[in-house]
Parts: sequence; C-alpha cells; structure tokens
Amino acid sequence: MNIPSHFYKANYDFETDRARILNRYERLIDNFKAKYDKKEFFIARAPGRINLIGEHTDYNGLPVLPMAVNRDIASVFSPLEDGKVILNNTDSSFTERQFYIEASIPPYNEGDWGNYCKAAVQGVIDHYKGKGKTCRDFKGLQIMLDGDIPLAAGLSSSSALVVLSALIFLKSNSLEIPKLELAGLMARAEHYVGTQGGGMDQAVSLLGKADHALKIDFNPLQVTPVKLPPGYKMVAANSLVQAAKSEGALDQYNRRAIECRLAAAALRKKFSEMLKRELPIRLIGDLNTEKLAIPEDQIRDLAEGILHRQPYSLSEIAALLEITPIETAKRYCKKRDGSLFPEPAEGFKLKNRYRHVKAEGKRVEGSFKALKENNMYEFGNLMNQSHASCRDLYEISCPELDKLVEISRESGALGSRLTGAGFGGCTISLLESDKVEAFINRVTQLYYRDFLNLEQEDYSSYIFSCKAVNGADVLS
Ligand code: NG1
Repeated sequence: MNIPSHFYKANYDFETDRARILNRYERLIDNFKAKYDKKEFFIARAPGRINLIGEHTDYNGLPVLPMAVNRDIASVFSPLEDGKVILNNTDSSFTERQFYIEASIPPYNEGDWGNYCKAAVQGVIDHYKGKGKTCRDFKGLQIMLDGDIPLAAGLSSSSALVVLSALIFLKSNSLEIPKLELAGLMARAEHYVGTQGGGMDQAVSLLGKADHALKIDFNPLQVTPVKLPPGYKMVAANSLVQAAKSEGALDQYNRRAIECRLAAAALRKKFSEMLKRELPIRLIGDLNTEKLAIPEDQIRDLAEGILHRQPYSLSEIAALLEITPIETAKRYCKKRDGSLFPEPAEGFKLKNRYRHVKAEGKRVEGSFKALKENNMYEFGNLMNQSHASCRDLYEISCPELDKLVEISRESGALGSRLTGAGFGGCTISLLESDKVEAFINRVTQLYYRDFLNLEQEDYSSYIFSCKAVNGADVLS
C-alpha cells in the first residue's frame, strides 16, 4: 500500500523528521504482516494533544483550547470474520490482548491498556443497539499499533487509543458515524476505564486541524478552529513525573470532578432559594447569566458569599442540600463500578475548585480572542495565570512541574503552564519560533541535567516543539 505524501505532510513535521516517520510506518506494516500473515490491510492514526489553556473545565461544561499534535498512535488493521478483537503493539511491553465482542464486554483490570480499545468497541455497539444491530452482527479485527505519544504525560495517549479503536472498528464493519457525534460518543465511552473526564481529548483527537487550535464548547459539543499565528511555537516538556490515571492520579482526578459536582449542587440549592425558582444547574458551567438571568459579576459575588474557604465534610454538604450524607454520596460520589468514593480526610474544597473553574473558563475566552488578534503576549500572560490557578486553587501541579515552568519562563517562554490533567506529565511553553532551539538547549541543561541529574545523548522524546495536525483518520 502506498501512503500518499499529503498524509505525512498534514500529520507530521515531515520536512525535518522524514526518515523517522517513513521508517516508523514501514516497521509497523512489517510487524503487522509478520504477526497476522495478511497482505490486505488498512492504515489509521489518531493524534495526542496539548491543551493550550482550559484545564479541568470540560467536565464542568466550560470551554477548552487544545490542538492535536504530531505525536500519535498509528495502526495497521484488518477485519476478522468472527467477533474477535486481537490487539498487538510494536512495543513488546504491551503484550497481546484478545477479547470477543459481546453485549457487555467485561473490562480487564484497572489500568490495563486493552481497556481503551474495549471502551471504544463497547461504546460503538451500545450506539447501534437500538438501531437494529446486535453484538453478533459485528466483525472483529486484528490490529498492530505503534505509538509515540509519551505515556502518562498529559498528552492524551489514552483518548487517542479510544478514538483510533472506534474508527478502525467502524471501518472494519463498513460503518460511519460523523466525527462530531463520534467525539461525544467516545467521551462517554471512555468512562468505561474509570475516569470521569470531559470530552476535550476525544474531540480534538478526532477533529484537530493542521496549523489550528480548536476552541471546544460543550453541551452541545461545538468546535471552532482558530489559526495559530505564524512566528510562534508551542514546546512540550515532560516533567518525567508519571501521571498515570491507572494509579493515584485516577482518584485525584475523579475527586476534582466530584468536588465540582458538589460545588454546583450547593450553589444550585442556594441560588434556587434566593431566586425562588428551581434552577436548571448541574455543572459549574451552568451558573451563568443565561440560566440565572443575573449578571456575571453578581453571580460571582453571590457565589463568593455562599461558599466558604474551609473544606467541607460530606455531612455539612448533605445538611446544606437537605438530604442524608448517604444520599449525597450516592448522587455525587459514585465510581463507575457503583462503589462510593471515600470522603477525603482533608474534606471537599468546594470554593477553590469553583474559583479555578470559573476563572479558567474566562481565560479560555480571553486566549481565543488573543489568538485571533495575534496578541501572543496576552496569550502568554493567560497561560501563566492558568498555571498559578492550577497550582494554588485546583492543586494539580507538583514541585517538578512548578520548577519546569519557572525554568521555562527564565529561558525565554512568553508563557508556560502544565497541560492536561496535571499531577505530573508535561508543561507547554509559548516561544517565538527563532528562540525555540536555544530554549530547548537551556531547559535541557537546567531541568533534565541539573535538576533531575539525567545524563543522556538524546532528550528529544522529553522536550519537543509541537506542530498542530489534522484529527484522526483511516487511509483507504
Ligand atoms: P489527560 O491529560 O489526557 O489525562 C484529562 C481528561 C480531559 C480533561 C483534562 C484536564 C480524560 C480522558 N481526559 O486529560 O477530559 O478534563 O484531564 O483538563 O479523562
């Protein structure tokens, strides 16, 4: 199969990285042929992303501003007549997974890489359930994968795998779901793995556009591309603190989502009492002028007065909501398996979480405007403010990320912040294009060599300049 050069050009930094990219696809196809002994196959890819700004706003119904990047999961696959799915990876540390398509696919253990593919297949068969298809109507597939998105680094390798699995499963069954609809479907489908995430990652991995960032709004999902001004680059740097959602970070992540739901519930109750009508508020993002019919600054002042700074206990929130603590836990603190999230020893920090989310939503709007006006100094300032809020109010940073951000700013970045869920993973920094090389050299010296004491030949998998690329696709 000949891969057309426009595929490489839209999805990679082909001018500078040509040999590596060609070699990667060659290796992937060879691996597929050797493993499955098949000559007919399809090729597909799904990119990771960096989030320029808008952290932990998506599951609160507020916008985000990410871009799909030139790091992805590529695959070679072919349909299988029986309903079996076989997954392999060119990286042998991801050992083979096999499962059958059935009405309710049992997950592997928490954190297993095969669950991301299962999540997508389950999401697709559920989608077709009411549409005259049963699970026995689906063909399976055999897949070889190759990924170069750093893992557990906040660049969404997990959603890339979910999105890719959905696309190739659909293709194997000659089915198609419009990408915007598929993005919403896969956002819900990924909850299968246990995260209570929003819809940013799946949407940008599917709908990304070369040389553009996407402003993504939710409820309903809407995507607005915005051109990235020439002359600037985003550089991702991995703190090398693993933020694997299969470990502690999963609980930390879900706890933030729960705190936000509780803050929205408490504010709904109080605002409904004040305005003497039942308000349609489920998420922090619903607390807006449109729904409350009062100006934004009044909403802000009232919310400031309602929520107190000290952390809340479950029983205090229950008393505020006028329901029992167990009912409160069942409504707002449930895990996917039905068990209840334990009450954190330090309590639920409703006020700070609320403040971060509201202000971060505003920063996304400000950044979108700044991008459109080519005002990259303003954009950099907003990135810096976002990091401070992620660190102080949302508490998703860590000493290494803070250090990396500090070094990045001292090394010429116009703005620098953590990207993605936090608790480790990557930072992104905004640079004038002609300063990128010196920046990478300096950060390599000050962070990787001096701070982490890491001596090696090549640091290019840790710190790299990002190109905005197209969303996921299947080459046919
Ligand atoms: P990453 O960084 O990929 O773990 C997570 C969520 C996003 C969003 C960000 C924080 C998933 C799949 N992804 O991203 O929806 O909430 O955190 O902004 O849950």
